[in-house]
Amino acid sequence: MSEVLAAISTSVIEGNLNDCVKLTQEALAAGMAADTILDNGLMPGMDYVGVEFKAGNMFVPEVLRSARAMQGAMDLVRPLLSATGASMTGKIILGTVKGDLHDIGKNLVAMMCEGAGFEVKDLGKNIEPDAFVKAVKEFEPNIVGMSALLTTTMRSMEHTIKALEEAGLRDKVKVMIGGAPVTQSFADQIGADGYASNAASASEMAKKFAKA
Ligand code: B1M
Repeated sequence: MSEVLAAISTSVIEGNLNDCVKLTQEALAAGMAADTILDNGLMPGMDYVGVEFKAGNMFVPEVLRSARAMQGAMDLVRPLLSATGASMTGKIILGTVKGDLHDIGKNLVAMMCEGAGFEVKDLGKNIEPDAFVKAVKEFEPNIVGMSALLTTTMRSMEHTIKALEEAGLRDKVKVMIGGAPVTQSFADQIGADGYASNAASASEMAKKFAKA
C-alpha cells in the first residue's frame, strides 16, 4: 500500500476528518483513481474499525468519528466513482421502521456499509412499508435493511416484508434486520434473510448477500 493510502486508512481509524479529507484531496490531485482510494485506503481503515468495534476495543463515539471521517472523504470520491462507472460492492436501502424514531444504530450500519463499498440509500426513520416498497422499485437494491429499537415497532418489519411480497419484490432483495430488541429467532419468525447484532456484522452480512 502506498504511503498516502496507508495514511488515509490511519485517518479513518483515528476518526480524523480533517486529515482524511486533506489526504484524499491530495491523492486525487496527484492523479490517484477514486476506486483505488476507496478500495485500498478508506475501506481497509473502516474494516479495521469494524473488527475492533466487534471485539469491544472501540466504542460507538469512536466509530461515529471514524464514520464521519470516512463520509467526508466519500463526499469527494463518490461523484468520481459514479462518473467513471467504477463498481460498488452493491446497493442497499436502509431505514428505521414505521413508528420508530431511533436512528443512531441505523446510521452506524449505513456508515459501515458505505465503508464496505456499498451504495447506500438511507431512507431515514419512521419509514412506512410502502415507502420501502417504493424505494426498492426506484433504487433496485440488492439488500433492504431495517432497524427497530422498540418492541412495539418490531412488527413493522414483518409488515414491510409482507408489503414487499405483495408488490412481487421479495425475491429480488435480501432482507436484513437489526436493533436492540431484535433477535435471530424473530428474524426467522418474520422471514427475514438475516439478522445482525451490530453494525460491523451488518456490513459483513451485506457483503455476503451481495456476493450470493
Ligand atoms: Co429511546 N428507547 N425512546 N430514545 N432510547 C430505548 C430504545 C429504550 C430501550 C430505553 C429504555 O427504556 N431503557 C426504550 C425501549 C423499550 C422497549 O421498547 N423495550 C426506549 C423508549 C421507551 C423510547 C420512547 C418511547 C420514550 C418516550 O417517549 N416515552 C421514545 C420513542 C420514540 C419513537 O421512536 N417513537 C424514545 C425516544 C428516544 C429519543 C428520541 C430521545 C432517542 C433517539 C435519538 C435518535 O436515535 N436519534 C432515544 C435514545 C437515544 C434511546 C437509547 C438511550 C439509546 C439508543 C441508541 O441509540 N443506542 C435507548 C436505550 C439504550 O439502548 N440504552 C432507548 C446506540 C446504538 C448505536 O445502538 O440502536 O442498538 P442500537 O444499534 C446497534 C445494534 O442494535 C445494531 O447495530 C447498531 C450498532 O452496533 N443495529 C442493526 C441497529 N440497527 C440495525 C440494523 C441492521 C443490523 C444491525 O440491519 C439493517
